[in-house]
Amino acid sequence: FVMMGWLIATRSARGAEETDDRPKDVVAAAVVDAGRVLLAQRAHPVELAGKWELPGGRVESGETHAAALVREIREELGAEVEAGDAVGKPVTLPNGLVLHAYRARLRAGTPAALEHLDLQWFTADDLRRLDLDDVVPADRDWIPELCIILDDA
Ligand code: DCM
Repeated sequence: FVMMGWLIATRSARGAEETDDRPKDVVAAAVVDAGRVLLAQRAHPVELAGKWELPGGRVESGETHAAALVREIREELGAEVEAGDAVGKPVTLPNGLVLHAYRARLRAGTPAALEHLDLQWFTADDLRRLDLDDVVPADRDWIPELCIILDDA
C-alpha cells in the first residue's frame, strides 16, 4: 500500500509539472467601440505588470476561439462580447503559446478591471503615441492593424 501511494503520488506530481495537455492557443479581444479600442493593463507576472494588452486568455480543451474569447472577457471584464474577425497574424511566444487576436463587439455590460490594474479606451492617435515599452511584447505587432481598424471606424 505504501508503494502504491508512492506510485500515485509520483505520477500525479509528474502530471502536474511536466504534462500540459491544454491547447497552446491564447485568444485576445480587440473590443472596439465609438472609434476606440479597449486595452487592459496587466497585473502579473512581474515582467508584464503595468504593460497594456488586449484582454484574453488560454483556450480550453474542446472550446472554439470565439467561445474562449466570450468566456475570458466575461471573467476578466465582466462584460458580454461577440467575437468578430481576426486582427493581424497569430503571434508565437517563446514558451510555445500561440496568440490570436479577434475584433469584439460589446453586447452588454460595462468593462471593469476585475483582474487588471486598469482599463483604458485608446483612439488610433493614442495608440500611435503609446510607448511600445508599455505594451506587452506579444501584442506590439497588432498596434498598426488596430490603428487601421480605428481609422476606418
Ligand atoms: N498573453 C499575451 N498577450 C495577451 C494575452 C495573453 O502575451 N493579449 C500571454 C500572457 C501569458 C499567456 O498569454 O503568457 C496567458 O495569458 P493570461 O495570463 O492572461 O491568461
